[in-house]
Amino acid sequence: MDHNEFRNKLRNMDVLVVGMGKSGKAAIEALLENGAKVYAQDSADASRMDKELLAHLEREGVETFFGIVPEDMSVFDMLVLSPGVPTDLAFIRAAEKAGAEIIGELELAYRLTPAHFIAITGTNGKTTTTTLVGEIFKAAGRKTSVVGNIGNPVVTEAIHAAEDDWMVTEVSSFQLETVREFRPAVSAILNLTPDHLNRHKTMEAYGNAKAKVAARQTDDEYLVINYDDKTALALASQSRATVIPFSRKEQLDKGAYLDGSEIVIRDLSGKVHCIADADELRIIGDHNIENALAAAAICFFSGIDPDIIGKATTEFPGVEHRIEFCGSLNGVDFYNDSKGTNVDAAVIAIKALRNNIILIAGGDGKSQDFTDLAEHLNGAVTALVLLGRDAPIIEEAARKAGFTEIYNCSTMEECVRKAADLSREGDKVLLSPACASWDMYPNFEVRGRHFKTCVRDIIDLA
Ligand code: UMA
Repeated sequence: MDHNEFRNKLRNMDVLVVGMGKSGKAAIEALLENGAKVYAQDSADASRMDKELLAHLEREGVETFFGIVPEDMSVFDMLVLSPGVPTDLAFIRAAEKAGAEIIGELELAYRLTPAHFIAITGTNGKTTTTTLVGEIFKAAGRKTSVVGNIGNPVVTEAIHAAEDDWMVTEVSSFQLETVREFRPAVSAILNLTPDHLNRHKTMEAYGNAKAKVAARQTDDEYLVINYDDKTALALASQSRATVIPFSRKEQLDKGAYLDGSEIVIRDLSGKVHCIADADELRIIGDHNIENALAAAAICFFSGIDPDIIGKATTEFPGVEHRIEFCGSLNGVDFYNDSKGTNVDAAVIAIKALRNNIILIAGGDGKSQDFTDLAEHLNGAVTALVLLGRDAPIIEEAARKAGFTEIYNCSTMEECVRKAADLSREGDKVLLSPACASWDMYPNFEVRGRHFKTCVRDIIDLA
C-alpha cells in the first residue's frame, strides 16, 4: 500500500499501542499526527508511569489501559507492539482472532514513509555496522537518518522523511517478528549465534525472525549476508533478493572480501573495486573487519562511490560501549564493552583483546549457556570478576572448564577496584558482561557509563 493511502486509512482506525517505552511513545505521536483514534496499554500500572506522559495522553484523548488489558479486543483495527512485548500474550492473540492486524513500530514507520530503507540485523555487530553505514551515507551527501534498535525509534524520523531520504536502520529480531510488508532496498544479516532464546525459544525461531528482514525483497533488492557464517547464510534461501555475500576468509565471485589486507568488492559483472586497507581501520578485531566488509557491500550496492566508502570506513572511530577504550592506569588499559550482552559478543571482545585480560562479566543471563564463554577464558583471561544476578551460573560454567581465578563483587565500583588491584602492567580490564543489564540497570548504556565513571574515579584518585 502507498504511504498516502495508508495515512488516509489511519484516519478511520482504532489503534492500540502496546508498551510505553521509546517505541510505544513514538508510535503514539505518529498515529495521533495521522488522525487515528489511539489507545495505549502497558503491563505497568499508572503509578509507575511518567506524570508528564499521563497528562499528555489525557490531553490528546488517548484512552489508557495501564496495569490492565482491554476487556473487548474487537474494538481495535490494529495493534502496534513495542519490540519488548512478546507477540503471544493472550490479549494480543484475542485481538488477532477478532480481526485486528498486529504490527510493530518498524512496520508502522515503513508504511508511513516514501523513504528508502537499509535494514541491518544479526546477533552482533549491528550497531557498529549501522553507525558506519550511516557515516558513509552522510559522506556521500545523502539525507540520512540512523534509526531503530540503535536507540532512535524509526517512526519519529520516518513520518517526516521524503522520497529521496534514507533510513539506515538497525533491526532486532524482536522488531522483525512484527513486520509484514517491510521491504528494504538493502538488507543485511551479519551473523547468527544464540541470543534472546528466552523470547524466541529455539534457534530456528530466532533465525526465522531474522530472515524476515529480507522476506519481502525481490531481485531488484539486495541481501548482504555473511558467507563465513553458514547458519546465517542458510537464511538467504528464505528470500528472493539478489544475494551479496561478504567473507573475511575466502575470495568470492561476487560481494565483499579481503584480497590480502585490502577490502575489495567484486560487482555483479565481475569487476573488482578497491575500498580500503583493513590494516588501516581504527576499529579493532576480526569482527570489525567483518562489520567493515558488510558496510562496504551495503553502501556499494546502494550506489555509493568506492572512494567515499573507503575514506569514511578508514576514518570511522567506532561506537560507544563496543570495546571502547576508556582510560589507562599504571600501564593497564580499560575497555567498556557493555554492549556485549550475550556470550558470543563477549567472546568476540576477548578475541579482539587477545590475552592478559581481566574480565568483568555477569548480569541477566537470558537463559544462555555459558560453556562457550568459559572455554575462551583459559589462555586469554587471567581473572574473572563477576557481578549481577546470574554470576553463579557463569561461575559454575567457568569452574567446569577448569578456570578458577574467580572473584564475586556486588557493585560495579567494587568490580573496577578489584580488577585494578588484580592487574599488572600490560593487562587489559574489559567489561564485557555476556549478559543483559536489566537485573541492575535500565539498559546497557547506563551500565557502560557507570563503568566509565568508576574507571575515571580510580584514575583520578591515583
Ligand atoms: N511492556 C509491556 N508488556 C510487556 C513487556 C513490556 O507493557 O510484555 C512495557 C514495559 O512496561 C515498558 C515498555 O513496554 O513500559 C518497554 O518497551 P520495550 O521493551 O519495547 O522498550 P523501548 O523503550 O520501546 O525500546 C525498544 C527496544 N527495546 C527492546 O527491544 C527490549 C530498544 O532496543 C530500541 O532501542 C528502542 O525500542 C527504539 O527502537 C534496546 C534493546 O535492548 C537497545 N534491544 C535488544 C538488543 O539489542 O539485544 C533487542
